[in-house]
Amino acid sequence: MATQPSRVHQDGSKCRRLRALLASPRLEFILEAHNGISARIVEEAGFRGIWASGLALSAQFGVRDNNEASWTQLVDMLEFMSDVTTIPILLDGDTGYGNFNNMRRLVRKLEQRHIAGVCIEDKQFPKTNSFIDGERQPLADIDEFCGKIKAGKDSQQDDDFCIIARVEALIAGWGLTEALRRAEAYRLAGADGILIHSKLSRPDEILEFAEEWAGRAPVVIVPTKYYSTPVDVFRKAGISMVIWANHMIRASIAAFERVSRRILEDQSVSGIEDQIAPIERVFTLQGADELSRAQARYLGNHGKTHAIVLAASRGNALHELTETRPKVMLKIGGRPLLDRLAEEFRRQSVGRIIVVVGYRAEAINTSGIEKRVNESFATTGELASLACAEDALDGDMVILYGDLLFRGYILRDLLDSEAELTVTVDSALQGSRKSGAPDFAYCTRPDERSLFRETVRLLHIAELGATPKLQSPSGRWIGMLRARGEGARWIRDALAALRQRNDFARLTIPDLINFLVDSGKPVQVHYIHGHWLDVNSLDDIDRAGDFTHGQ
Ligand code: SPV
Ligand code: MG
Repeated sequence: MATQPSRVHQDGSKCRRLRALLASPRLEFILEAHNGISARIVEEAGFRGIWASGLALSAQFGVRDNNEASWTQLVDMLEFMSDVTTIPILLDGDTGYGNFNNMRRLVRKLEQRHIAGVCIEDKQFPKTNSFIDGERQPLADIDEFCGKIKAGKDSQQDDDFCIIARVEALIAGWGLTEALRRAEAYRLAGADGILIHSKLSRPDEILEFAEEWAGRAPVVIVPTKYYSTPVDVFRKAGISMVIWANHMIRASIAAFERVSRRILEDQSVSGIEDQIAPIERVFTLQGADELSRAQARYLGNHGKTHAIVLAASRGNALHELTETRPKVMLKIGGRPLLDRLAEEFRRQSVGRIIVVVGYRAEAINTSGIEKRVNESFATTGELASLACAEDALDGDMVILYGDLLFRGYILRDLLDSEAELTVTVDSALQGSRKSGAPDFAYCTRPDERSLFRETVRLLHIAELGATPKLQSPSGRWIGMLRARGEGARWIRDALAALRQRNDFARLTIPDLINFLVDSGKPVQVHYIHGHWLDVNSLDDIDRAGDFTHGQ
């Protein structure tokens, strides 16, 4: 089920659906909810409407049902409830939170949030819950209350928005005649239904009311105290709607108490783990599936791409700096290189990060990464490390060295590439890779701004001058390789072929890339101009500090 934005049911507006419930010839039931998750659960259970109870909303805030929470705080919560549900919500609007003018504003604000109706009670602001000294609470002046109903009806935009008038005469001890007199006045003022409330444990006075009322307008009841009455009794009496008014908040209180006590006593959560909702259920109620689908749709392939980071080497040229930790854990600008890299991936929605570790693997504590270990890091090269992550050589991915620092757009643009295989090449040619590194990229065309968006292919990666047949390099490969579609399979096949060679342990990622090119696989070049560096020497660390300054 989608959760964004406010959900609309195929049976029309929420107001129309509440009106239909009130008019239905069946006895209808709505259940209390007090926040987004409880509202969602009420809908999932199969209820056709929600009672946004003043008591429960106050309770979930931890305050009393005496208008201690402001009406805007309630409306904010209602917005969450409405956003995650398609069934109509009837707000328990207490006294309307003021006079006719406040009522007008309330109705407008509720409609804006797709709340289907409001029930107001004929008491005075600030009210107290009817079950606390109900008989001592003064009732509203009938005319003033009728004016409030009229003001509400006049300000609603949707004809089907419902205003229910709640009669408190029985609660306050004024008797049936007064209850009927008020109900009739409220009906004539425009109320769409009458909620007749009682605090007795038997339904007698409600049934008497219903009989005398004789269906002049839909009757709504709240059998909190006379709950043991079979609902058939209400059906026969012609009641329109039953509100189960506080059972979700009471259920949660009971669960909270039981679980918190048990955890305290056990000093463990093992005893209750099987008795509480699994974490996946929380995700489901939050609509996590919908977000995954949206990510696939709106983020393109970034959301599905994973990263394989090669981080097994010590970085010998850094001497004692890497005595107790691998190069990727060196702090640049106060944060380890690998932490920076992981953050950049997350920013680009690359959620899965596989890091091949080796030297001082235990010192790598970057959160949210998966590790693969190259046990023979001391005697093997990059390709052997990549082979340690063979299980992840699948789908869309980016393979890169762990000692890289780069501006965010470099990764973003590489992820946007649609080619099966893409390498990022810096045409500035002043890259900082240690001299002799086989990273000079020979390409079908040099980087010319006029070539923007034209396809350039990689021909070879090598040390400078190592390939006499190729004239001059077009740039330096920065250590990033992107694969998508068939690309991952090509890499797996290439790895399998190269494994047969005696010198496999010494092979590098450029060897792999060259193998791919030589076997006819197109490797696209994505040119950049600077804005990256890698950390190989003590000088690089200084440069890296400058590079990250202000990031
Ligand atoms: C509520 O749910 O807040 C109500 C119903 O107003 S009752 O608590 O029964 O008054
Ligand atoms: Mg209430």
